[in-house]
Amino acid sequence: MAMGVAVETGWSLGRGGCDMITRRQFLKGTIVAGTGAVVLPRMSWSAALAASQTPMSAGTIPQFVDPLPDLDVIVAGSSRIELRMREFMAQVLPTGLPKTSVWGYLQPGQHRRASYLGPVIVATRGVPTEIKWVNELGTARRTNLVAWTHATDQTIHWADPLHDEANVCAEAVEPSQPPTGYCARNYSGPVPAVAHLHGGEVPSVLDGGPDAWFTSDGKYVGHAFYSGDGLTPRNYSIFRYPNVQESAPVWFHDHALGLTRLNVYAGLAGAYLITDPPNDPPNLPPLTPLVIQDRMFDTAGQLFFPAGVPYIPNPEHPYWVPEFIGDTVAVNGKVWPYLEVERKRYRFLFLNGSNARGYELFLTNEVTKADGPAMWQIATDGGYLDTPVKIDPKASRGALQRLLLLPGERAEVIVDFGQLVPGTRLLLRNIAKAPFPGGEAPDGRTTGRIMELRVVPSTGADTTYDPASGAPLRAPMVRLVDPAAGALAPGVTVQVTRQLTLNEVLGPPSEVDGVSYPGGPLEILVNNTEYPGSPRPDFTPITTGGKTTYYSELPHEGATEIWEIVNLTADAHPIHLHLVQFQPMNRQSFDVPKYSEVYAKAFPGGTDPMTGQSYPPGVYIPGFGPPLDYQTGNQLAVGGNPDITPFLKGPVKPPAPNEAGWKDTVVAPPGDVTRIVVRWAPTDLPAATDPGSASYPFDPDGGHGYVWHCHIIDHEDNEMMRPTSVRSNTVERTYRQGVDY
Ligand SMILES: [Cu+2]
Repeated sequence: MAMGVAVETGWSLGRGGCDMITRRQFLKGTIVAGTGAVVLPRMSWSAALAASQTPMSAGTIPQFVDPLPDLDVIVAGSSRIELRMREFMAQVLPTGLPKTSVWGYLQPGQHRRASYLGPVIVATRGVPTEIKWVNELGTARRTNLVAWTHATDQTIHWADPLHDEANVCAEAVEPSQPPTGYCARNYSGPVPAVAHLHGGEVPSVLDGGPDAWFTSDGKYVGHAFYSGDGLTPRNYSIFRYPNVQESAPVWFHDHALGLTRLNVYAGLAGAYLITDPPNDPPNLPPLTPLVIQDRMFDTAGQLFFPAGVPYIPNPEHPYWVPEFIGDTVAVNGKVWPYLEVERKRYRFLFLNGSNARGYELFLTNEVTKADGPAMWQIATDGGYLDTPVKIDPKASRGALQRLLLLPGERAEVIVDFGQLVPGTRLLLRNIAKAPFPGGEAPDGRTTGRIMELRVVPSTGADTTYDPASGAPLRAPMVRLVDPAAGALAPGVTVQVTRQLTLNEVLGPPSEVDGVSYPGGPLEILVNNTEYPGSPRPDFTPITTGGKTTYYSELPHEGATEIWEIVNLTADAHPIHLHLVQFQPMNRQSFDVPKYSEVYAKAFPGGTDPMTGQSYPPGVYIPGFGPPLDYQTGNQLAVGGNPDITPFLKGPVKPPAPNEAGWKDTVVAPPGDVTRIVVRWAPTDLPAATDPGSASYPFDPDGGHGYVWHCHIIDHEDNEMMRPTSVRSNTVERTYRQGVDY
């Protein structure tokens, strides 16, 4: 196949041969050219509803019937932990309503569990934890999770075990035709899965990234698969996590390519607490994890996921929806639970494990409607803050009133119930619009409620750490950022500044079965680049397991980088980097229309060889990558985008006090440049450490590297992700691949 070349720049728009081509890429030029509605035949779209799921009305579900489930806790020691991904029935809905088929990580001998969620693994810094992750999820054909099967979409770039990512459908149809054959159908083969330790500082082979999946039958694996025992393929991975980072509330969840949204929705998530007893704050109250996830159910009590007619915003992806926004809220795998709290201090780990929904959380008296008590945040994604930060719904405007968490984010808080009368009932409320921040307000009777807290008498005096004392939680953290100033901390030198865009690619209006649909997102991108990238002279091809990926983010170990994330879309995106914890520096508004105009003008034009669609210079090309040369196109920052500086508006906004610490996931609001400082090194090395010696105990340079992506997992599943590969320092390491992991 001839490669189209944009003569002006010499850049190829080729995508590396047909094995890399998805149907979406095939169609893109046609769609952007606006050839009109894509009308789909009646055939399989009605078949998509063969499951005949009728959504259950969230308003009919009784609330606060069951207590918050206790999650299984595993204190990690020297022996191997085995977790088997299995399907079972759990009482997710309140007692009295049907049980729900779910997936979870079970221990050997365990055939079911009260909650799909978990377990909670408690690890100790410096003591490696070996986990054997086993996929026993069977096949899509036999699963009882019809919501999973009926939302699988073979037109997106996904694991695709049986077709080896060949995307047969893309070659089988004309660009202007609707998907046919296997592409039009849901998946029915063995279920791919892989566990990722979110927030974990681990070697790349243990990262459990999107291409490290393996199927339940042990026959198919992604090109980054790592069995851990030298055998391949297998239906397991043995990952020996080094636990070398500072203590942090990290978590694990599924990360399979193009299936993450469904595997996590089915239940594959748990918590992983890295503790560091000599350095952790003494005398904290015991920890209660609160993992918040929105869900939908059908009238039989089974998980429901909007997919297929009439939910499709673009028929090119017949089952993928841009954001799953559920109408019920589960905490620790239980819909609208209650928790009895004594009149004392409690420590909660809030974890947003939802697909796309954000939460703005606060407590309020259920009867008097009076707001409070306050929460004191003591830890972020990456560890303890220096001192507690008060989040008080009674605070004046402009102060921190609510805890905002987008998907992937965590916050450890202390709440003091000591002043409350026994019998008091508190509501944990949510007022975040979905999608955040400009979407629909939550329903005050359903999604505006998370759980109920019932105050009961105390059984003894409370001698735990009192956050109101303001006593330090830790020895001061290493600061890359001066959060009060919203600027670099004194003495920090930056080796690289990147300006990277967030882009949404819209499709045309369409018509299915006589019904018209507005054009919705076709795919969502970081830096206008699809996950595997395309061959360009400014991208670096790296081939692993027979697959070539085109990298643009190739940081040096030990280097300090500023990432300026330029959000050109209408929604906030929680941007997550694997391997590192970083520090938010500031946010600043910019003139979106004016910048977008200059941005579009910078595209060089060219012909897409797969669609034949040609773009004149000065027109935005979806999925092209950045318009300019990644390294040299912008004198002030790499990334290949026109400089954002002339379009900035207003002052820099420092990070909120409760995000002024180590984070692995940051909220990038629409219309803002969000600046973070990323040092590709452990968090506890002094800020002045020479980059050449700021090193991990393991070699971070591994075959397939890591990824960075949006943690709205529906976005991540449709291209809002890019690979990273870390160029390692030449130093002696404590951990050696093949010996220690
Ligand atoms: Cu996103």
